[in-house]
Amino acid sequence: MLFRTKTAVYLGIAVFFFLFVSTVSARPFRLGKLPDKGKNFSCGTCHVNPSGGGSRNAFGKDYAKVGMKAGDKYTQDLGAMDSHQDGSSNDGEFATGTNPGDPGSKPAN
Ligand SMILES: [Ca+2]
Repeated sequence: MLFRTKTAVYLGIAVFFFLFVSTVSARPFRLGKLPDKGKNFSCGTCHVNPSGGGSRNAFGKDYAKVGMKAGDKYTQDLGAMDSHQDGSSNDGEFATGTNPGDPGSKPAN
């Protein structure tokens, strides 16, 4: 009985670390594909939660639709899109340091 309990605990710890390490290591990989390398908004560039994970914002959804389809990269088409429809392209937002996925963040006119 004690053996089974210890085994279950060790297995639980192993699963936790596997999930934790996979989540953490996925982050820099994708951020590196963005024009700003994720330095301005980190996970909040694509996710509603600035810490990452969970639902994607408008830019994150467009990245999933266009960027992932093109082999998981930021493409010219994605740069030309205006993900949250504020009148500034995603390229324009990266160039001015605003967040293409946050409707409250847009280049000054
Ligand atoms: Ca925009």
